[in-house]
This record gives sequence, C-alpha cells and structure tokens, in this order.
Amino acid sequence: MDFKQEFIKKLRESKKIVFFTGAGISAESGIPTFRGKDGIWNKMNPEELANFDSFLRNPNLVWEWYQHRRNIIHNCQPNAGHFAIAKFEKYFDVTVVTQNIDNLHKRAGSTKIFELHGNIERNFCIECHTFYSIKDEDGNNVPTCKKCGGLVRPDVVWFGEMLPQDQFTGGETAAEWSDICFVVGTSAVVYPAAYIPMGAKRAGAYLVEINIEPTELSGYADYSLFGKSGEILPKILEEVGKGL
Ligand code: BV8
Ligand code: ZN
Repeated sequence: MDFKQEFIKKLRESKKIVFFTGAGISAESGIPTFRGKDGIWNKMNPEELANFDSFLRNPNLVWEWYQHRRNIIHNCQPNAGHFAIAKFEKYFDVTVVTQNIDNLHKRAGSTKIFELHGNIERNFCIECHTFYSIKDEDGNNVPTCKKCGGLVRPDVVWFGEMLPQDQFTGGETAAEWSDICFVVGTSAVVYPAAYIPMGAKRAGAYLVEINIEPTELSGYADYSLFGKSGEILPKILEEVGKGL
C-alpha cells in the first residue's frame, strides 16, 4: 500500500499519536457495529435499550442484551488492527481514546486507554455503587447487589448520561496535544465523543481517517484511508518499522 509522502513525513516528525476508535475497529473481530448494514441497532433501537429509564422499566431485557453482547465479545479476539495499535507504542507516545466498551484494546496490549463510554466487563449497583464483575454463566436475569439488594447495571454510558469526566478530559487533552490523530472505525455521529477528533484538528493535529466508507469527519480529515482497519493499520506499522 503506498501512502502519500506528506503522511510519511508527518509520521517521521511525530512523537505523540492518538487513536480515536469506534465499533468499526472491532468489526473484523466479529463484533457487530451499531449503524452498519448488520448493525445491532438496526434490529433494536438505542431508545429501547441503551438508556437508564428503559433499564428501570425492563431491567431483565436490558441486562439480557448486555449479557448477549458480553458473550459475543468473550468469544472474540482482538484483531490485527488492535494489535498494530498496541505495537505503535514501540515507536511513539500512543494514547487510545475509544468509544468501544469491548475491552479489546486492553486485551491487545495497549497501555494508555481512555474509555469514553465505559466497559462492558464492569458493572455496579445503582443504589450503593458497589462494583461487580459478571461471569457469562450468571444468566440473563438482572443481578441484585449482595450488599443492599439494588439492581446491578453495566458500567457503560447510556444515552442521556454524562461521560466519565476524567476519561473525556483525558482523551480530549491527549488528542489536542497529538501530532497525528487517527480516527478509526467510527461514524462520528455520537456526541460529545465526536467533538474530540475535531478538537484535535483545531489544535493542529494531522487528522487521518481510517474507515471502509466516508463519514461525517471525512471533510475534516487531512488524509482518508478507505479500507479495513485490520489491513491498513498493520501496513502503516510496517512503514514505521522500516524506519521512516
Ligand atoms: C449525553 C455505550 C447529555 C452503550 C454508547 C450533542 C452534544 C451532546 C449530546 C448529544 C449531542 N447531540 C446528540 C446528543 C445525544 C446523544 C447522541 O450523540 N446521539 C446521537 C446518536 C445523535 N449523546 C448522548 O446521549 C451522550 N450523553 O450527551 O448526555 C448530558 C449532558 C449533560 C448532563 C447530562 C447528560 C452519551 C452517548 C453515549 C451513548 N453510548 N455506547 C453501549 O454500547 O451499549 S454510543 C455507541 O455509539 C457506542 O459507544 C459506539 O462506539 C458509539 C459510536 O458509534 P461508532 O463506534 O461510530 O459505531 P458505528 O456503528 O456508528 O460506526 C462504525 C463505523 O465503522 C462505520 O463508519 C463503518 O463504516 C466503520 N467500519 C465498519 N467496519 C470497519 C469500519 N472501519 C474500518 N474497518 C472496518 N473493518
Ligand atoms: Zn448495592
């Protein structure tokens, strides 16, 4: 794969790199995206499932949806795209800012990760905030807190909920200070997360989009690489490994 010289030059000059990722980077691991043709929300809509009121109205339905997604994730592996991002740490100061809740960047070995929308492996009691890790076999009925009997929910950010301030600010700052901000596998339609790559661009970062199709961000990008992230990211890493 030939990359434009301006990009190679940027890689040569860069120290700080941010990877802002969305569901698309996990697609090649077998985890369905949200809005693509086989997107999970095509079958269900977020209003019914990914919000707190729905959880209170029908905790078992919402809990079962997350158990279903947890089981899919537990049977998946990080793909070449996740592993390439982890290996970039050999050459650059790398920060991952992810919208994903699937934990695959951590499993691939990335060490500096801001999770904007939480992590499906963490769960907490809505009354006393005790945290619980859940095993797949814990079944589909919503668990109750051993301490106070409250309902246990996934530690993910639902629609209408604030993002964890430390994760958002950490990700936003890293992006603004980055030399290159890669935007990988996201439709960039969910806010306030989607503000982050725009903020990076405004602060002077070189914005590189990696996606199988154009998105809301394509107009902002300095360079758009269309194709699968699991194929493109290893090719960029190969260029870097050859010595720029
Ligand atoms: C909030 C966790 C308010 C749960 C998720 C402006 C400002 C602030 C808020 C809003 C705003 N405008 C609208 C809002 C409201 C809302 C919002 O953004 N709605 C959208 C849909 C219009 N935002 C919120 O509600 C947020 N909270 O604002 O609170 C507030 C303020 C003050 C005080 C109190 C409250 C919370 C949003 C978080 C919602 N939670 N997930 C769960 O996962 O179950 S969002 C969900 O979407 C996931 O996190 C996902 O990551 C995220 C974004 O989707 P993508 O990752 O981009 O995935 P998608 O399928 O869309 O795209 C995949 C892409 O990959 C595609 O482009 C595809 O082409 C590409 N692709 C596919 N295969 C590949 C590939 N690319 C490369 N290689 C491949 N192989
Ligand atoms: Zn409790």
